[in-house]
Amino acid sequence: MNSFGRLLRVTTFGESHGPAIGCVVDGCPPGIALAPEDFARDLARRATGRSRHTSQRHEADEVEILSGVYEGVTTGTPIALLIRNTDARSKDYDAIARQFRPGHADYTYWQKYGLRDPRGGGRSSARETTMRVAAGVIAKKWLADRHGVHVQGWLGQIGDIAPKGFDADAIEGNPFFWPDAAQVVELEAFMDALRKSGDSVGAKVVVDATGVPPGWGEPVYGKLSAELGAAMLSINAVKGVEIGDGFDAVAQRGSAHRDVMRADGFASNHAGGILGGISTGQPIRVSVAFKPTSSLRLPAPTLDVDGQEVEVITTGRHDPCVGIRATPICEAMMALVLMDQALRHRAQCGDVGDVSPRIP
Ligand code: EPS
Repeated sequence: MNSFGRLLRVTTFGESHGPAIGCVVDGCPPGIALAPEDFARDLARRATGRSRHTSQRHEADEVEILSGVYEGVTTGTPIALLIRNTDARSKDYDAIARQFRPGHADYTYWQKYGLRDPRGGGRSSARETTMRVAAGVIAKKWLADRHGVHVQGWLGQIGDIAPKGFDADAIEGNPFFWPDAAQVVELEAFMDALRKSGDSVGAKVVVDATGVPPGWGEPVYGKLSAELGAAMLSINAVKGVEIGDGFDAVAQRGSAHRDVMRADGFASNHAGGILGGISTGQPIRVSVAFKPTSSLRLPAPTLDVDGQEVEVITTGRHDPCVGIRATPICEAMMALVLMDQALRHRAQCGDVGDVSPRIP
């Protein structure tokens, strides 16, 4: 499956070292202003080579709009987007073309298909996430224009380091999407030491969507929480997803977890803005756990495709922490799921209108 979404359906294609990557966004309503420049900001936020803490592959990541836009607005027909790969260095993969990196999808792709494209990980590469971010730009635009919904993510943890404070204005001012500017020096030193050691580390991304009205999401099998979970888990290297308090809810009492309702608003948001799979009107909060990158120059025992025990060393250009670039990816997946659910809500319940009481 290379597609997701029902009324807003996104299909991505392409490999890390193929000629291009692309996507088709089908079901987008007509009349949304859309130009190639609209994609630049989010694609740059996700791109490699924008700081010393990420892979040094330098891709231009320039979007060509092939269809679905006429005279600067969407026409309602499929929007096809293309980005040409310009900086693939396939020889980096010669040495490991017949070996499986422990912790990587190399082995499972081999087991599934009986063959694999080893160059840059082929389809399993994080390069694919570029097109999710491009598609997400369209959803973010529609959500903001039509509903005043705003989606913003940040890095909520890297290794053992968690933000000490939270300043929304700090997030875009550093290469980590970190909400506490005072800790950036510490993070840079941590990442420099990690890179020197040849090892990698995991991270947590948190995404909030504000302005979502109550009512989006479908019981029972189309729950907003379930579709957000599936969307986030489809991102490379994701190992866990929490909605609101997530796993912390295990140790909580119901009296503390419930979000008390008053005429002037909910008293808290342990639910993460979703009850019964349907949005409450509070901010929707999703936290996403990324595992440490498996492409390491530290040697490890493994097998080759002939079943021989060998030692694997991965050279080339890799991210010591994929979570650093993942904030715009998680934002894009949140926006795409929300837009799809908004269209589905409009299709079935558009005539229901505002229901009182509505908690502000
Ligand atoms: C990736 C490995 C590296 C990263 C790549 C993701 O690929 P390469 O060895 O070809 O440089 O640079 O990320 C991107 C190219 C991108 O645009 O995100 C991997 O194994 O997932």
